[in-house]
Amino acid sequence: MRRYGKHTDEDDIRTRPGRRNTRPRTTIRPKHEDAAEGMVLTVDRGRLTCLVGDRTVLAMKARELGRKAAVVGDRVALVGDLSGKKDTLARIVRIEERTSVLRRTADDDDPFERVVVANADQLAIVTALADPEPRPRLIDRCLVAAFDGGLTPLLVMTKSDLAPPDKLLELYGALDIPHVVTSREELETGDAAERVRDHLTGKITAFVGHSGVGKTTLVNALVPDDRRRSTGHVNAVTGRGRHTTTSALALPLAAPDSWVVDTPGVRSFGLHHVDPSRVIHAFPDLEPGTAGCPRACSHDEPDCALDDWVAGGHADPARLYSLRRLLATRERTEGD
Ligand SMILES: Nc1nc2c(ncn2[C@@H]2O[C@H](COP(=O)(O)OP(=O)(O)OP(=O)(O)O)[C@@H](O)[C@H]2O)c(=O)[nH]1
Ligand SMILES: [Mg+2]
Ligand SMILES: [Zn+2]
Repeated sequence: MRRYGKHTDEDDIRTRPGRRNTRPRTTIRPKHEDAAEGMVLTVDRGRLTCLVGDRTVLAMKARELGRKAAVVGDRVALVGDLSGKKDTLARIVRIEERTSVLRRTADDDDPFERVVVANADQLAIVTALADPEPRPRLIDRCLVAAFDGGLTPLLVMTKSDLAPPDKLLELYGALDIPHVVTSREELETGDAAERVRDHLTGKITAFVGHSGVGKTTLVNALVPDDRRRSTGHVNAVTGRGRHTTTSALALPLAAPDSWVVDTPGVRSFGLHHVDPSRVIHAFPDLEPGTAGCPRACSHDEPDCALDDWVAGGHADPARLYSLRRLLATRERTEGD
C-alpha cells in the first residue's frame, strides 16, 4: 500500500503487526464499537473539526481509512480523546455512508473530483443579480451537480438592489425550483434571512456560487452573531473582494436539524464525473420534450425532438442552448 504524508508511531503498529510487541508506547486502542458519532464541520490541512454531542472536537483521519477523505457534512465515528480540550486530537475511524454527495471538478477535463459537501439535502445556488453579473451557465452546472448528487436545488438571487431579477426569473421561473430574491435592504431588516430560512428548516443546505455573490453575507444573517465569518468587504483592502471564504464550514441554525454550509466561491463547476446522459435531468423544463427523441439521443443531433419542443413554445430557447453548450463541453472530454 502506498503511504501518504506523515504517519504516527501508532499507525506503524497497526500496519506492521510484527512490531506490535517491540514498541513500549502502544496505547490500548479503544474498540471501534465504542466510537462516538460526530459530524464534520470543517476541514483544515488534514485536521477535521467535528461536532460530537455538544462538543467541538479536533480530529484526524485514522490511517485505516486509506485515501478516502472525510469532508464537511460527513457523519463519522471517532475514538480517542473526545474532550474537545486544547491540544487534543481524536481519530476518525469510520466515515458513514453518505446520503448525498456534492461533487465538482475544477473543469470538465479534470478527472480529479472533489467532494464539496456530504449529506446535504439541499443546494442553495447563489447568484448575484449584478456585481458579479449572473452566469446562467454556472447555475445550470450547479443544477446538474445537485441532481446528480441527490440534492434538491434552491435558487437564491442576491443584490436585487443593484439589478432586477426579471431576466433570470424568466429563465428559471419555469423550472419548478424554489427561489428567493434578496437585497441589501432586506439583509438589514432581517427579511432576507427570514425568507431564506423558510426553505432551510430541518435540512442541511450547502450554499454555492461564484465568489462575491454574497453567500457568507447571507449565511451570517442566518446564524447567531457569534458564529459570523468574514465577508467580502474585509478583503476590500486588496481592492478585489474576491475569494474571501477559503474553506467550507457547517453552521447550525436555531431550528433543530437545520444546518447551512458556507463554501468558498467557485469560478467554474466542472462536471467530469457526470455521465452526459444524466445532464438532461437538470433541465426539467426540457426533459418532457425528449419523449419524441430517437433512442439514445444525445439531444445535440438533427433528429432531437427538443428543437420542436422549444419551437412549440414549451421552453425558453436559451435553455436548450444552455443544455447543448453544457453537453458539448462534456462531450469534448469523452475522448480522453
Ligand atoms: N448591494 C449588495 N451587496 C451585497 C448583498 N449581499 C452581499 N453583498 C456584498 O457583496 C460582497 C461579497 O459578499 P460575500 O458574502 O463575501 O460573498 P461570498 O459569496 O461569500 O464570496 P466568497 O467568499 O469570495 O465566495 C460584500 O461586500 C457584501 O457586502 C446585497 O444583497 N446587495
Ligand atoms: Mg464567502
Ligand atoms: Zn434529443
